[in-house]
Amino acid sequence: MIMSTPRKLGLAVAQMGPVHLADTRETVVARLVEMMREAKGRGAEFVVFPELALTTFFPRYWISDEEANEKYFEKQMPGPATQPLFDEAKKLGVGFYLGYAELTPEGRRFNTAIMVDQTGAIIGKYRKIHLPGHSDHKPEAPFQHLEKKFFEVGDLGFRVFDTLNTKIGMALCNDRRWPETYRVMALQSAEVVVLGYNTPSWNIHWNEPMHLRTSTHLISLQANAYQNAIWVAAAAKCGSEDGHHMIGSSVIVAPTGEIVARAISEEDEVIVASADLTWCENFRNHVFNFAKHRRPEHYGLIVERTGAGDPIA
Ligand code: CDV
Repeated sequence: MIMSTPRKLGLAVAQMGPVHLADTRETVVARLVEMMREAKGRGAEFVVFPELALTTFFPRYWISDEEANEKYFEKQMPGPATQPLFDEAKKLGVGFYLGYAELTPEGRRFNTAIMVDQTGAIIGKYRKIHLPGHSDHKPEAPFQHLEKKFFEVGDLGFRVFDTLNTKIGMALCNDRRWPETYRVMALQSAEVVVLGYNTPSWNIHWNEPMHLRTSTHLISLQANAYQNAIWVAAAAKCGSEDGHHMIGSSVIVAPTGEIVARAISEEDEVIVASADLTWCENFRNHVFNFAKHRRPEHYGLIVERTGAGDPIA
């Protein structure tokens, strides 16, 4: 059997416990810096932080656009409060992924993630494409999920960036449930997909048994890691934010589909894996050799149709 020489990336996920309404950006960034230091000490070269990591998960609140813009959106990245994270990354020589709410100079709003290299420079940006929830007020619901009110659909596509000698793609939360997310990046030879999430434990749309929130999260990551021959690193913001509980179970998943590290708490917690990227090659040269086995001439409906329709004649 031919085995390639291992090519390893020290990959960390920095799960966050709750961020409450009263917490300041400065305290949150201090928590992120602390976890970055721990990750570096445990061999990490790249750290994945959650979606909307700097504030509480504000789409649960029915508030005005003006209030949301003022309290929860970043007008600058880095800005005065987030600069210490970039400085620490440069000092430690660690890259990172960070999710935040972006307000552009033109007044556009996106649920955004950036990729920062080990010199502290932003080298990639992703704006969330699969926005869940609703835009109208649901007074009968115990809380809101207003991503469709507060954010536009991302306009940057699913791109893959080269850093630390690794091809890394980005996604955000609900994107992780859609196979298209990963396949578009795998077709750009992504080796790692990183993502952050805020998943409320209760589904306000239907009576979903609560345990399914965690099992569907894990199934999505594990199946897509295997079927695309990629590592997947997923960081939760979790626990009870001012009484609103969100799932934890941050994980690092190998291209085998197996979980190699999983958070056990619902607090700030760092998990680390030494991600051997040759596992991507092993699967891509064989069972998932895309060039050899894919049959795009039979996949047309995937891009022609959005919703399901009638069987084709
Ligand atoms: N922030 C999210 O995108 N959350 C979604 C919803 C559907 C709970 C998720 O997929 O986890």
